[in-house]
Amino acid sequence: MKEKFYITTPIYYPSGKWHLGTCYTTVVCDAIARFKRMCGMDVFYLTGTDEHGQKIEKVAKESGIDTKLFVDKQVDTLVKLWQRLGISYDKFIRTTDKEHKKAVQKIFDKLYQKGDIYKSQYEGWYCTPCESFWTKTQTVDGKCPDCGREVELTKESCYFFRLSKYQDRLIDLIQNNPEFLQPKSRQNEMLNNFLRPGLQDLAVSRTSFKWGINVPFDNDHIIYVWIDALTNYITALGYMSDDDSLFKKFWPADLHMMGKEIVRFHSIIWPAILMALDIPLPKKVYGHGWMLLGSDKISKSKGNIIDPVILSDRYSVDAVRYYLLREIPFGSDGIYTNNAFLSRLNADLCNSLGNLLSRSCAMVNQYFGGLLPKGEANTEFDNDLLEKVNSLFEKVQKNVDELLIPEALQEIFNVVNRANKYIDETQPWLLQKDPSRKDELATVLYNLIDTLRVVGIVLLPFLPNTAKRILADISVDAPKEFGDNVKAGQCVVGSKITKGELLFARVNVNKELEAMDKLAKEIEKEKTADKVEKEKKVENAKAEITIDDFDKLELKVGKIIAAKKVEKSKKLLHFTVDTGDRERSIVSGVAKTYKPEEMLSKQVVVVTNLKPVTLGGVLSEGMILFADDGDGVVTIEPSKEIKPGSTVS
Ligand code: ME8
Repeated sequence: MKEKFYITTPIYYPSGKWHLGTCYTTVVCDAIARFKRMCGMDVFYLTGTDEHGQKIEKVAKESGIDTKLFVDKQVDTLVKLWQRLGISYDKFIRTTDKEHKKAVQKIFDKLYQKGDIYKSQYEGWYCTPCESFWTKTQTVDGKCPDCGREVELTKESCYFFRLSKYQDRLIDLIQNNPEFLQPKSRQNEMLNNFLRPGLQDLAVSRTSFKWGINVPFDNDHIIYVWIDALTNYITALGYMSDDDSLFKKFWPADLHMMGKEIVRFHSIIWPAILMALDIPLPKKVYGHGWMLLGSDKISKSKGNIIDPVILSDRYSVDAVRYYLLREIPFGSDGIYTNNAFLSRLNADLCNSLGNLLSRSCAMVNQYFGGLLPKGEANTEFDNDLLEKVNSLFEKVQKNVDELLIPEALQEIFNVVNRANKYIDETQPWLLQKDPSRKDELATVLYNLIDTLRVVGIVLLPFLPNTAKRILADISVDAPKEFGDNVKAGQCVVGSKITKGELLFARVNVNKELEAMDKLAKEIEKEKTADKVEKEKKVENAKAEITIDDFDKLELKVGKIIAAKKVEKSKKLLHFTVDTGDRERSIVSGVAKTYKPEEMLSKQVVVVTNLKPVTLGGVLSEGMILFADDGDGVVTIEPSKEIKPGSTVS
C-alpha cells in the first residue's frame, strides 16, 4: 500500500486583493505535494477559505455587497489564481460549506458535553483584524500585540474552551517532540511567550455579530472564527460526517504549513482542541517567514509589482513560482524587489537553464541531424558530471524532506551549472572539427541531453510547465513518478531532439524596471480612482431608514392605460394609470428615453400615497418607479401580468 501524506495550507481570508506574499504558502505546499506524489505517496493536499467572522462581515459591508455574495466573488478570484499558478490541491474547503458547518457544530457540542467548553462572563480586549482576544496585560501600549492595531474592550457572556487544562501537555509536546514544531526558533517563541507564562481559557463564542456558525445549543452565540477555521483540517476529511473514510485514511496531518504569525493558533490552540477531542496530533507544524515588501508584511507596492497575475502574465507562471520557491531562505523573512525578481529570472532561468537547453539541442541538430547520438562516459569531465547527475535526486529529496526548498532548487541548478561548465570544458565545437573525435562529441551531447532529462524530471514538482517543455524538446514523456528515470544513461539513442522556443526570454533589467515602475504607478492611480469612486458612492448613499419609515410608503402595481407628451416640455410624459382603486393622472420625466406608445399597456410600480403636485401644468397623483444605472432609465415591471392595485412590499 502507498504511504499517505496529508499536507495543508491555512485557509485564506477572502477579504482582500491577493498579492505575491499570499501565494507563498500555497506554492511551497504545491511543490512539496507534487514531489511526494512523484515519490509514490498517496497525497492529500488541502487548501481553502476562512469565510466567517467580523472582519469579513465588515469588509463585505464596506463594499456594499451581501456577505455571502461578497465571499463567493472573492473565492472565485482566489480559485482562478490557484489555477493560474498550477496549484494541485486535492480539495478546496470553504468554511461556508454545509458539511463543514454541521461538523463544526458537532465538534463544539462534543467539547461542551465533555466539559471542555463551559459558559461564563468575558471581559477582554478584542482585535477585529486578527479576530483575537487579549487580556489587558497582553496588549502592548493598549494595542494588539500581533498587529499593533486598535483593540476594543469587549464584555459579554460567552463560552470558553479549557485551554489552561492542556498547558502541561502542550509544554511537553513542544519541548520533548522537537519535530512537532519547526523551525526550531518557533519552539522557543511559543514556550517563552505563551506557554510558560501560563495559558488562560479561551473565549470561543461571540454575540456581537451574526456572520458565522451558531453554537448548536445556544443560537445567540456564534462560534469563534478560529475554532471554525482550525477544524477545517479534519472536517475536510469528513470527520463527524456520514463518510469519514478520508479522515481514517489521512489523519493525522503530516504537515500543516503556515506563516509565522499564525503559529500560535496551530501549535497551541489546535493541538489542545485535538487533545480534547481525543484524536492524534499532526506530525508537523511549520511556520515559514514572510515575504516583505519594504519593511512590512504587506506594505504599499512602492514601484514593486506584487500582483501575481500581472507578474505571471508578463514573465510566466514558472518565473513567479521559481522566485517564491528559491529566493526566500525557508523559515526566514525575505524582501521582494522587482530587481531581485528580474535578476533571478535572467541569471537562473534564462542564462543557466534556458541556455543549457538551447545550446545542447542546437548542437544535436547541427552535428547529428537532430537525433540523439550514442555516448559513453570516458573522461574525467564525463564522470564528474555523471556522478553529479546520479546523486541529484537523493540530495533534492533530502532537502524536500527537511523542508529546505530553496536548497532543493539550488541542488538542481548546481547540476545545470555543472553541465554548462561541461560544455566549456569539452568544447564540442572544436570536437566536431576533428572527425576522429566524433565519438567523444557524441558522448558529450548524449550526456548533456541526459542531464537535461534528469533535471527536467526532478524539476517537475517545482516548475511543472518548464520541466514539461524541456522534456518535450528531448522527446521524453513526463513521468508520473520518480524511479530509475532519475539516474543517468536512460536517454534513448536516436530520439528526436528539437530546438524548441526559448524557455525564458532574457530581459533588459533596466528597461524592465522602468516599465514595472510605470505599471505600478498606473495600478496605484487606478486604485486611487477606485477609492474615490467608492467614497463617492458611500457619500451619495442615503441614510438608513427603519422598517417603520419604509412602511409609510404605499406601493402598488399599476397599468398604463393612456400616455402622451406634456405640451411645452421635452422631458415629461403624462400617463393615465389604473391602480386598482381608480385611474390616476401621473407625470414622469422619461420623455427622452420612452415614446408615449412604448409605455402604453405596461405594468409598472407606483408610489400611490405621494402628495399630489402639478408638473408642467399637469396634475400628478403618484410616482412611477424607474431604475437608473447612469446610462438611462428603465421601467420596473412585475415578472408576470398581475391585477392592477396589487400591493408591492
Ligand atoms: O491567516 N508572506 O489567512 P490569511 C508570506 N485565515 N506569507 C504570507 C504573506 C506574506 N507577505 N501574506 C500572507 C489566515 N501570507 C487565516 C488562517 S487557518 C486555520 C486560518 C500567508 O489569508 C499567511 O502567513 O491571512 C498564511 O499562511 C496564508 O498566507 C493565509 O493568510
